[in-house]
Amino acid sequence: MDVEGLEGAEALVDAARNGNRRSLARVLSAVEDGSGSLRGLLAHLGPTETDAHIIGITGSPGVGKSSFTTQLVSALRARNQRVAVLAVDPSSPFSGGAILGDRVRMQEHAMDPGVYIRSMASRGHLGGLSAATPQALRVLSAVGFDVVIVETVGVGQSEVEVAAAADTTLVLVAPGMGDGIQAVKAGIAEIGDILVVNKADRDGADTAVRDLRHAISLAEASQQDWAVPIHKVISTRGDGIDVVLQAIDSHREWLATSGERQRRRVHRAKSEIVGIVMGLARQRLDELGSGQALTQAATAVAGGASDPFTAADELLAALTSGTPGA
Ligand SMILES: Nc1nc2c(ncn2[C@@H]2O[C@H](COP(=O)(O)OP(=O)(O)O)[C@@H](O)[C@H]2O)c(=O)[nH]1
Ligand SMILES: [Mg+2]
Repeated sequence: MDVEGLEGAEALVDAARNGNRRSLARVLSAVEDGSGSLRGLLAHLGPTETDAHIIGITGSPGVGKSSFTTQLVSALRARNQRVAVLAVDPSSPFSGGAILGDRVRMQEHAMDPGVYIRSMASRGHLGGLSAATPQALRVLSAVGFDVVIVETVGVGQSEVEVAAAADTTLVLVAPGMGDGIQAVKAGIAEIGDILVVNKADRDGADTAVRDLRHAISLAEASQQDWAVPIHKVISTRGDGIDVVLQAIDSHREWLATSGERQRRRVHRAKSEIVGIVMGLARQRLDELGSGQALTQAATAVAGGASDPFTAADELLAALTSGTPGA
């Protein structure tokens, strides 16, 4: 997608701010595609510090993230808050099963003008997931949502980082299959501000709580003032959602008073910038590659005339001597 000129970008962002869904969708597509018009769009978003509370929800596939999210959205809507949901699923490059399932699950919110649901299945181009997600969050905050929920599958490092860059991160586990232990092993439990044992209607919920409590006690030093709560939930019925929402409120308050909120936002901006740098470098490298520079360097290394580090240094120098962002 391309937006013609800066005026087009301004009009599009303004329309999105005024609640136009199609415009918002176009802006988010530009983010997802790493479109050339993105600069103009982001510049026009204006002040980036908004009051939207960003809630990250992560956990292994099937643990109940989308079911939980649907319930959380209902609880937030009952308080009349405007909610956006960003479902990031890098395992579905096309609009595949998982995302389709989410659509069905979230059907009850589909007609509500106070709810916006968006799936980001692709890794995008400009810096991939790590760049696209913070930019999408930036857009959704700027157009006036009170709460933005980002649902990511907690499998890869970058998904975990995306969740960790939220204001409040919830890690979901389910009883059985040692899911709690898996979460601990994968280091996912450590990033949780609130831990949720979903599917508490199943056997083993208390064991999962114990596993998680044990893990927290080991990692105690990392979270200064915040005592990570563990809550049992049955997402299919909505049981326990209110208690989790209260915990989210408490965490939000703690973030503001402790200064942690600011620290997290800087962290998020950092990964956003790094993502863009990587994306631009990749782009420039591809240009150089097609312009024979990479092939020449590779031929020299293969023939023993150069070594890969020297060749890499030369390429890096060539990258940075170009016009930034060209
Ligand atoms: N028994 C039970 N099943 C649940 C619960 N929450 C979700 N599920 C089911 O678990 C499956 C996966 O849920 P989903 O929300 O798509 O998980 P996600 O992949 O983490 O987003 C679905 O069949 C849900 O109906 C729960 O609290 N109890
Ligand atoms: Mg899901």
